[in-house]
Amino acid sequence: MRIIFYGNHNKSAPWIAALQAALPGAEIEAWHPGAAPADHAVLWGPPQQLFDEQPRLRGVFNMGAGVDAFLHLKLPPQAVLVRLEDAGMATQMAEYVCQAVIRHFRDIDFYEREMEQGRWSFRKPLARSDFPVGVMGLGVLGSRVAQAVAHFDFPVAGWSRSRHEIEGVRCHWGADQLDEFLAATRILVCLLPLTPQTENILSRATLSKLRPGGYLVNVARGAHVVDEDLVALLDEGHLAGATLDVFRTEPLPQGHPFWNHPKIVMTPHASARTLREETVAQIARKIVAFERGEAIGGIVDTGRGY
Ligand code: NDP
Ligand code: OXD
Repeated sequence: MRIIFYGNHNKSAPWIAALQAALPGAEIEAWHPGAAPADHAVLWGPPQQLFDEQPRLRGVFNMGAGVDAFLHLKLPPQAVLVRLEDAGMATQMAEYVCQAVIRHFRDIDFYEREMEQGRWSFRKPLARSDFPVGVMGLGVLGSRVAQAVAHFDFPVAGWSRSRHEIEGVRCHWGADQLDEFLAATRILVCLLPLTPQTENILSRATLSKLRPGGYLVNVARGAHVVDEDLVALLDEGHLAGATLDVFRTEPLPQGHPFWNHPKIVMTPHASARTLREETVAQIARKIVAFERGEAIGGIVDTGRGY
């Protein structure tokens, strides 16, 4: 069995070594133009040329959970596209979102600023019941995040495409229930995949339906947000703030209005990192099962986009 590896960085060697250790019988090499035909590909951010030159691929394993970058590429018709399921990202995402929610609810920014000025001052404690959290996307990551936030006794709701039942989470589904979900939410967390249906979903039309003092945590994809609408709603005071981990263009271009906006907290797509050990173990397990003709999880429905 031949496997090609492609990562958009120059750190392929330790990944290939880890894959080789997990799949000792396989012949694994970094992809380069003209590489011999392979059975499987393990990839992050591949160019179209790779697929054009690899017509024999049967399995295309993405080293990430989101597959939006693949939706514009033409894969060999027989190849299945497989995404990461959790692989250590769900706990990281739960940590990240809980810190963003708690940081906002507990006014940590205010206290840090005050202490920096040498001031010992307090604000009135707020009621958790006034900060209902709504999670868009109740998949592998969103459901874990919703449960983690509920653990801190915030009222939590969720919204997905199909019906879900999650203990401690008021679940909504479908376009018909979106407005009701938004109107009941103060802190909105986005964990949707980026698809033609969800692109630009965080716009003036939706964000202005949040409860007054709304707050956005976007950890999914930058293109979910209409940037100008977000800045306008923050400047108008309808939104109290935003924590953003993902951006329409990454790295975020210099001069973008998000830089230095007083109500925006940012991180550089770091909320849930791809962890080598967990990622390699999961992909190797799936390749072995696939070769045996067994069912594997994480196969992307490319028509649906996730
Ligand atoms: P899943 O595929 O497991 O979950 C996607 C969820 O979104 C599902 O609940 C699905 O509904 C829902 N959904 C999809 N389309 C719609 C729609 N049109 N309307 C309503 N709900 C919809 O994905 P993951 O949880 O694994 O990952 C989510 C996203 O997180 C990834 O696609 C990626 O973009 C992002 N991500 C970001 C990272 C970062 O570092 N910032 C790291 C990893 C992922 P249903 O359940 O009904 O199918
Ligand atoms: C992913 C990501 O989709 O890192 O896994 O964003």
